Amino acid sequence: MHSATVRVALLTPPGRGALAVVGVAGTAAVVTVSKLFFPRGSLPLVDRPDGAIVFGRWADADRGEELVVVRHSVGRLEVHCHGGLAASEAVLESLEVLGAVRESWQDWLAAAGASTLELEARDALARAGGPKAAQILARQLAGALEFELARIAAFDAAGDRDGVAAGRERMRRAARIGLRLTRPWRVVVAGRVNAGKSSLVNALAGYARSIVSAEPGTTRDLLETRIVLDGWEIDLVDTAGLRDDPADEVEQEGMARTVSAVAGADLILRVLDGGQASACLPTGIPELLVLSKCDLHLVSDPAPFNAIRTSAVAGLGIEELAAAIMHRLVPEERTDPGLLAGAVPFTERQIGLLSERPGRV
Ligand SMILES: Nc1nc2c(ncn2[C@@H]2O[C@H](COP(=O)(O)OP(=O)(O)OP(=O)(O)O)[C@@H](O)[C@H]2O)c(=O)[nH]1
Ligand SMILES: [Mg+2]
Repeated sequence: MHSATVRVALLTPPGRGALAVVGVAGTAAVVTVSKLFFPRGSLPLVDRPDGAIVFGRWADADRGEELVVVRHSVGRLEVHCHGGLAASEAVLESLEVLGAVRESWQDWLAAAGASTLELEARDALARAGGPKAAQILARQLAGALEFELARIAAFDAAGDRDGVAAGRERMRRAARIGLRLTRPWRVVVAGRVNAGKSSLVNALAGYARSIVSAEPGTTRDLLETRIVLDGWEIDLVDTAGLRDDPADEVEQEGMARTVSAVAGADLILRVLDGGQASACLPTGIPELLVLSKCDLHLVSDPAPFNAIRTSAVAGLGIEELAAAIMHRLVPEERTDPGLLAGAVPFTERQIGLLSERPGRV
């Protein structure tokens, strides 16, 4: 690319946000931005010192969008405009009309020396599923993964095979969680009709997401709710209840969807009303037995020994259920607390690096 070319890129992730940032770089950057930016006050942008943060209007001195330009240097500026895609797109297009060349944020950061790992971490961070995932990814961005890969390489260079094997094994265990940081866990609530599934979904979600009624067969389709439990993002799936004699074809189709949802679950909440027998076949997928409506049953009533007793109506056992869900999905948090605090590979490419010679990472 010609050295005089002005490069522009959207540096904030797509989606809703209060602010968007457009980067402008190149020897003619400040001159190009000055043609579109009308600063508040009399001093033009070209005469402002490096580091200046200047408020003004874009493209039209009286009616243009109000925004802020940061002058890092003559050749590098940032335009901070309103969030969302429309405002930043207008800024980018007006710069392109003046000859600027648009590039992706990945190319922008790579040109500034960012590693592939850093690009992967920034991309994943923008899609992180909840605060725990964001924390883990932020640590990888800060260097945890790079540090551990270098440590394994040093073991290799010193001929310490045990050190290499232990380091890799730890990383592989961490990768099980790492690969899920941008994809929510899928928890499917299943059981007989009227077992109290939708009521439990609502209790976990904290609002009346699903319709609840005394009529068996109320839920007829899959209903997904995204929630955050203990800092982890989860897609909670309410399903049509199962019974031997579905009322009609719609209910039958709903039950078929329940079966396929169960097959794709990370965890099944098998809801049993009191002493009711389980209506579902074993699936090989991890499950929790949940006893519903415990306000109606005596504690001494027969129940599967490992079932979690709940009452959605009385709000009993819901916190225990939430804790049990997370313990089943991410047992490492309790069994190996340091694991997720350190290096966590989070892409297939990074996991692939573990089987190569560590010196080549
Ligand atoms: N007393 C009591 N009643 C409950 C509780 N949970 C649910 N119910 C009642 O049980 C009935 C069925 O509840 P739902 O949550 O709709 O059950 P479901 O399993 O989703 O039912 P389907 O969608 O028809 O399969 C409703 O009348 C609820 O009010 C509970 O904890 N205690
Ligand atoms: Mg229901």
